[in-house]
Amino acid sequence: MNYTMCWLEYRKLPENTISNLKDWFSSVSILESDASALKNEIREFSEKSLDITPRFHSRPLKKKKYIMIGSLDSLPFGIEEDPGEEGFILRTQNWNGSKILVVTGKTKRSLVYAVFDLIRRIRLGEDIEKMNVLEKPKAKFRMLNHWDNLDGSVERGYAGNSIFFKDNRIIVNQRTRDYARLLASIGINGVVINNVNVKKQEVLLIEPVYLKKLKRLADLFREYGIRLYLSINFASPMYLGGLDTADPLDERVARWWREKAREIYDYIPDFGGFLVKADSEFNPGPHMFGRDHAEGANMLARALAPFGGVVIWRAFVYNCLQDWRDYKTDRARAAYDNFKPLDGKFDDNVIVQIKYGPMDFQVREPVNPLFGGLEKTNQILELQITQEYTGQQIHLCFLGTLWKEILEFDTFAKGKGSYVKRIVDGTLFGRENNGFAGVSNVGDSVNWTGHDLAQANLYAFGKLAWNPDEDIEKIVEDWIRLTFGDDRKVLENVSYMLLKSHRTYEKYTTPFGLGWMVNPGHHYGPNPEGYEYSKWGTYHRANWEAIGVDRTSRGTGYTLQYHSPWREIFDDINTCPEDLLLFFHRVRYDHRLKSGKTLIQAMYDLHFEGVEEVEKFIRKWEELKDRVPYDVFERVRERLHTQLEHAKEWRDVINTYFYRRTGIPDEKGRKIYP
Ligand code: GCV
Repeated sequence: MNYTMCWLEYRKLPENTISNLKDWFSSVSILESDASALKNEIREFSEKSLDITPRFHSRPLKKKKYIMIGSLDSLPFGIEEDPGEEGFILRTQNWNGSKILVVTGKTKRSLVYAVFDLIRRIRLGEDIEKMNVLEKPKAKFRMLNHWDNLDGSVERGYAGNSIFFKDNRIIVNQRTRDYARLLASIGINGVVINNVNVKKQEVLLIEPVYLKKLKRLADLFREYGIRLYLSINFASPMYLGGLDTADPLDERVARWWREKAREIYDYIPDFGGFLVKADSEFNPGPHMFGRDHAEGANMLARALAPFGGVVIWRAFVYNCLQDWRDYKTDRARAAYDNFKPLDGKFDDNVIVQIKYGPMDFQVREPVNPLFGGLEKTNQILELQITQEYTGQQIHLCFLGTLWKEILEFDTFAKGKGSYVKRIVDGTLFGRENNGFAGVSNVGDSVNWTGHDLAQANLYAFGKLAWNPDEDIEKIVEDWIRLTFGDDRKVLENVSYMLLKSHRTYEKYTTPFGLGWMVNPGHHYGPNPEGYEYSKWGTYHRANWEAIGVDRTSRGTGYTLQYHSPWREIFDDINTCPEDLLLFFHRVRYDHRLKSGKTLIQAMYDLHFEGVEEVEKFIRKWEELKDRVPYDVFERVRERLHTQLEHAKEWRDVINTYFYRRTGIPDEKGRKIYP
């Protein structure tokens, strides 16, 4: 094995805790047939952490202490609580003269979650004798989206090549299993394995040549409670079926998809469904045939419905051929303008997948107004775990803090308390088919994520998808302890670094909601006008006196897509949150912020501060030499130094840009290039 197991790296536990645990783990009764994933995990943990090999039994035992694992139906006694379809119970109790730790839930998947959670709790030092846990996931869909291509490349991937594909073939091996373990341990229950941009070769994934191998992948995933999904090309009936149209209202098209669905389910009976990027960035969709998104999505959904599948339809639809001289079109408005009129028109097994912000995963954007705008539509919140615009896994940028802010945003859709997290978990509008999708940051590198500390982003995504109410500091603490063990200094320094890192990245790149000052195409590194005269609709329109787009009611009207009081708050330059000021307003450089600083001075200050913070991260990391594994230490150290160099580049390019535009010097006289 030439890769780490991240937070599942089971190290030997201290002797004093082992002795008691050995009693518990020496005999495990599993009242389930077909429990190899459970057994493997318990064996793996017991051998590595406790130095014992457990014996498995298929019946209750006569023993002082033991662990009993089984679905609620299989237990020899009743349990009152209802853990739901995916939740579980871990409880230590007396029964039949023994002390048993009961590990139970309704479904196979819930038992997988239960076993991983038990091991996690034990590794974090929870007392097995006092175990009394009832856990249920808040949201039904907890998915990863891979942007992997069949040739093995990964769009926006920064951690090596695909773990699923190579040279147009599908890979199923030990690493696939280990990946399934990692995902199951954080409660992920669905994976879309291929890129939403479905190109020539990938169109074939729904053909028998690939379905045979996909079946093997789905079989493996199933052991870990994960369903397989595929991204499809909306025009497949034309590419594969020889039809002259993909018009969703054409009966031949609908029939083709029905037959295709049947074929797929013959191979994979629990196939999750399709993810569709339609009418977006040159991907075909219903608009090409004069139909709307509901008509397109519902046609596919009806093909999948008899088999229990869903259609996940992305809301990332905008005009990507804008003229920069066009001041009327505002890309930020596009998702809402396209989808709000369709609210209530989608079938029950359609879910609209919405990026967190209205643009495209910038370091900071306001929450997409479709959250709170759509009331009668199933919704998935799309987050980008892969760090396309946030340092590409070269920079340390922990995203959990940003995601938490998004989830805690109150949309006021149904008055106070209408948080995004309550929309995504389905409770606010009483919808069942809601949830989370994260664009994966994983590849075939030794540490899965390129930057070792970027593993924390994957972990935090799963944890927040399971429970968006969980404290982000606690998630970070658990991740550090599971990954690096119980060294206080490691905990202190790494949590400092992680929790600060997103703000830091924002400071030395594009604060105030500015975004986009990146090099076109690959999106790495500063380029203040990289997208200024392009067709992508992402302009800041800086001139000598002001910067930013007026998205208020007096400008493009974007603020009106929010509920009150946000529309008024965002609309007014004096009440708009300053970290989004340039997203909503066109602002003069001499505008005074609440701190009393001018915008331009604050811009300079943040860029200098950001670099100083990276220097501090390096000092914090250096203190951990000999406290974390040597190879991890070296890899992270190297990346931090590259980050520092690139942060300085960001600082100098951005500050110079503004200085040259405005002629306003830095009050503190620091080096800016004239
Ligand atoms: C997969 C952005 C990215 C694209 C990505 C697209 C999307 O535009 O740069 O690489 O395509 O978003 O989310 O569909």
